[in-house]
Amino acid sequence: MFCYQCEQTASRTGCCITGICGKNPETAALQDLLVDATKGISKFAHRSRELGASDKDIDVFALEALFTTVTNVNFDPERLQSILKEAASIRDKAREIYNQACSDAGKEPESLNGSATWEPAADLDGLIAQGENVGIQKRVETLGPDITGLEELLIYGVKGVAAYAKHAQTLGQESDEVYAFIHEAMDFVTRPNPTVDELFTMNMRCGEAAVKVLALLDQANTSTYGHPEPTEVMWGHIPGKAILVSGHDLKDLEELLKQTEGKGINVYTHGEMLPALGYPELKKYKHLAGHYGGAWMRQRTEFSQFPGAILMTTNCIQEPREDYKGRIFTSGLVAWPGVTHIADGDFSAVIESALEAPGFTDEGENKKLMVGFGHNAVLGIADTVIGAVKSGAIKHFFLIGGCDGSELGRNYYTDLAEMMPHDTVALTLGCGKFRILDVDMGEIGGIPRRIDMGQCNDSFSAIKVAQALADAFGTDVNGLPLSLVISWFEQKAVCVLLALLHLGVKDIRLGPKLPAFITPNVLQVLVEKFDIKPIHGVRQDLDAMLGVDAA
Ligand code: SF4
Ligand code: SF3
Repeated sequence: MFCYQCEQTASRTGCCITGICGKNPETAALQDLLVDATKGISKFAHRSRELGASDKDIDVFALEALFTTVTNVNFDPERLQSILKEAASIRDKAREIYNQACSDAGKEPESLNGSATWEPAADLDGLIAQGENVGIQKRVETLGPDITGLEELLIYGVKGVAAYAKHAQTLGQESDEVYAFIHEAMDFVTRPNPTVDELFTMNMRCGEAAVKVLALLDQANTSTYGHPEPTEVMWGHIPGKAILVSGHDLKDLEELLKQTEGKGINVYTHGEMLPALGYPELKKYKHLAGHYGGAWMRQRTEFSQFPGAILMTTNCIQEPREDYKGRIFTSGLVAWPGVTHIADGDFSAVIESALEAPGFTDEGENKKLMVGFGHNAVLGIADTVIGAVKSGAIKHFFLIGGCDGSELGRNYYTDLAEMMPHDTVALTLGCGKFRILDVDMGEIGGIPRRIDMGQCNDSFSAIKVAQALADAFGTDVNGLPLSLVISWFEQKAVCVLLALLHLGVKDIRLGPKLPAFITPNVLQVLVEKFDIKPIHGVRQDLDAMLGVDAA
């Protein structure tokens, strides 16, 4: 196997024996095959759309297939086997639609090969062998590391776009432009000899698609659940039966809340589900009790200690310990072998498990947290914020956004929050926020010094607020007293990074380490075009961001 798509990749080069995430070589091969099958589907779907033909099943399947291969989503070879079988029949459908569209247009269909003509092996071993033949290493051998790295940057960005598009689609919001771009990009990476310039252009177009899909998801979330409202929530637990919901899927949380109403069970958010506590249409459920635990990589300890049922709605799942394997459930695209999967939105099994478990018998050492600062809430106090900047009460903003992870270097983000001068404000997004939730930051004239804008799914809020502030100050985002310090882990963060680069945002600091797929040559171009830089020491970076002369 070879995989270098996430930040924790082995030896900072690539996982080649087994994944640090727990992905074994068999699962890695099946995921590689699924990405390749999506390329085959996209070859037909892209060409069909240019002839005016498209198909909803094909569009949605591409989202699900790509989201399935995001880090910490699906570790189950049997589930992957059945998705691959479906991929082959979706590809056949895509081919028929293309042939019909050509016939309607009076043109000869192109003769497509490679992933477009793949026939799935009859059994799991055969599929694994097929997957081993389409992995990244094969492409590195023919295209070299720079071109392969740029292709992977695009594929990872597209995986992120697909994941966000799937969340929006779940809530009934879709974009034909986004579907079209996903197919075009996945077709593009099958070209035999792409140039560096062509790949940069496609990556920037992926950033454009990322902005669109983030806006679409924002629309989906806020039109379904209302605009998040600043809300003080409990971080801990209270006595009673309990269910813990992790991941990003608000719809699953809502369904679970409906089905647990009146059953004497408290529902808690975990990890990236924390911002759900600020949505009017979710917080109206009185048994949505608060938040339990920290970011995803602490789940093995925290789930062990949680005396109830656990539902994992999206990434990031880790190998469940035996002591809670019988009371953890997956939904949506998440899968772990041996873990019960809820495929139909009926959470009775989760509820039963919660009622059988002991639940909490005591009150925790509960803390308070503020959530709910989406763009609507922040722009609602825009005049106060602008006034504070003009008066000098607020000198600088730091957007500390992105993922958390196990890497020791992620303490950087805690240290940064602790060392930020008192006249500066931190905007947070994604599960990276858990690095600084314990830092007591206080307020500036009633404005909290830590403003959490939500999940990584809510990155549109940061874009919207930054653009509104830029308009108010008659500048562009680069002219604002704002520094972006991004912590990345998986491919949705790659998608958000491309969105920021597409918007022309410069001087982004990226950590805790740079992606392994970004080669020194590609990094040089990113530095030249966007001033993108790795994080260094906190003091040194803070001085640079604040324009302080270190001497
Ligand atoms: Fe390694 Fe990350 Fe790939 Fe898992 S997803 S195999 S940890 S690079
Ligand atoms: Fe976190 Fe997995 Fe990326 Fe949504 S839950 S930010 S890592």
